[in-house]
Amino acid sequence: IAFFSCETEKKKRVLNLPKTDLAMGDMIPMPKKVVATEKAFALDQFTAIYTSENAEGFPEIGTFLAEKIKGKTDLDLPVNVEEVNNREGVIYINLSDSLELDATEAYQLYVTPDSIILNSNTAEGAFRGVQTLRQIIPETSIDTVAEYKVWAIPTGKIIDNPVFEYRGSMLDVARHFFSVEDVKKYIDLLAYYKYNTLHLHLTDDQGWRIEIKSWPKLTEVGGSTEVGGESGGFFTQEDYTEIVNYAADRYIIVVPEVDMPGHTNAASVSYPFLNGNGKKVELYEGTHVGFSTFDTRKDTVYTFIDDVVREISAITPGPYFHMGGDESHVTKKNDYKYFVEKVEKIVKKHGKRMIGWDEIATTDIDSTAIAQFWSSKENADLAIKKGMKIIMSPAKKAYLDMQYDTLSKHGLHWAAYIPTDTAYIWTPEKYEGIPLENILGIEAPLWSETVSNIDEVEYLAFPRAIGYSELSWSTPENRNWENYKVRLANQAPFLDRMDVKYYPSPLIDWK
Ligand code: TNX
Repeated sequence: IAFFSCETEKKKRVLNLPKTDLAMGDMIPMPKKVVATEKAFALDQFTAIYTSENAEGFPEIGTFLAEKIKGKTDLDLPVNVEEVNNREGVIYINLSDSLELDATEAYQLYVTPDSIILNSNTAEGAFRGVQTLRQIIPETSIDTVAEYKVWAIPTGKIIDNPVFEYRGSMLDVARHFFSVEDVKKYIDLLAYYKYNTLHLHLTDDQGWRIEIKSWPKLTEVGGSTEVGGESGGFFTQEDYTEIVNYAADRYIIVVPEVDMPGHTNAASVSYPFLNGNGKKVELYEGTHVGFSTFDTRKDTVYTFIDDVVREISAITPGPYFHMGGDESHVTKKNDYKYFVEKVEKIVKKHGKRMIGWDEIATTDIDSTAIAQFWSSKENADLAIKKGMKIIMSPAKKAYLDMQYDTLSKHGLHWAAYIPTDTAYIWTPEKYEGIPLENILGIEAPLWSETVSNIDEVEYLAFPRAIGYSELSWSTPENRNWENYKVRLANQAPFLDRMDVKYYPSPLIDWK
């Protein structure tokens, strides 16, 4: 006890910390409300993390925070699962029943010179709040106020919750395959910016990337190549589960996509009875779209789809199943309608809510289905008429595979060149007259025709994906390019520490 009080004494002497400004921190997305009080909490070797007792998920969140603090500062903070009495020098992650915390994923963060209290009434909210806390820990310590290192965390109050409930990014693992480790790294980056959804585009003409136990040739044959003729690859169901669990630990859901009836060449090569384009099918390593289709009038095709949706749904805890439905240029209109309506019933039967690219709005499906708007305003209007929810992924603004400019090393430009400012400066709340009440959220898709390794993925995704996190979380009043630009520049040390090969946009004065 004597030793402990001596430490406390030591700690109390560390008061001469500089003035701070919480609002000028490195926070992205910008929280709803920030009140700075200009003092500092000393994060040092005496700080301890506490989490509420009997609060599911909270101890793991405490451990997650400790690991991240270790990674940033090299401090080893203990994590205690108990209510705190003496709040001196603690970070307390508290399950609170405050009514102010009613919104989904809401949290409050109170930083005073004595303590840091993170309140949320859900583990999800607490996890989002932990990301804010990670972001406001300064990059460098102060080494002159004590004989040990001190990180001066700016004090103040943050009250926060997201504008949109769906905040996603898509990775196309079909055109080029990416490993479990690559996907985990991408998830880590999304988590830091409060994304809650990872959409995996698992199948396309060039590859089938998810093991289906009842149809093994899908991966044996259909997973054997990729664009450019490399060896391809696929996730076993165990691999997929590993990704799903890793994402779940970060309060991110996985949306699996099996693209059909078009974009199905790899499936049809594996099982030729599926093919409906009347041609002989072969493995495809090019980048054209729109040449393949399932045979929509064969019952056995739906038996096949039932197996695929059943197996994937069984290992997917999230509520959604994405059936693609885009660019089915060689499927007759009536066949397309018939197909989508049948698949919707299969998806429902397996307990999932269907998402499809905006073309699905041309069919007679239920209003519970969700349209992912990528290019057709007409289709978006049809979805609105049906009362469907819409995920905003306009290619001209939100496609991560569009080149920044003519000099970009990777990417396409069929929709637009999207420099870092263009990606940020638009208002999803008011885009193409789509009413706010129809908008479920925003997703930034990364198609992989032109990228074949994680470095190249990162070049296209960062920094633009950081901007989409702010568009989907922060209120329009809290979004401002000039201010964002500064906060984005401050992300460089984090991105470097994470070894992210981001595109150093010349519009940003990188730190
Ligand atoms: C269009 S967007 C596609 C994809 C391509 C992408 C390339 C959409 C629903 N379909 O098949 O990969 O363009 O940017």
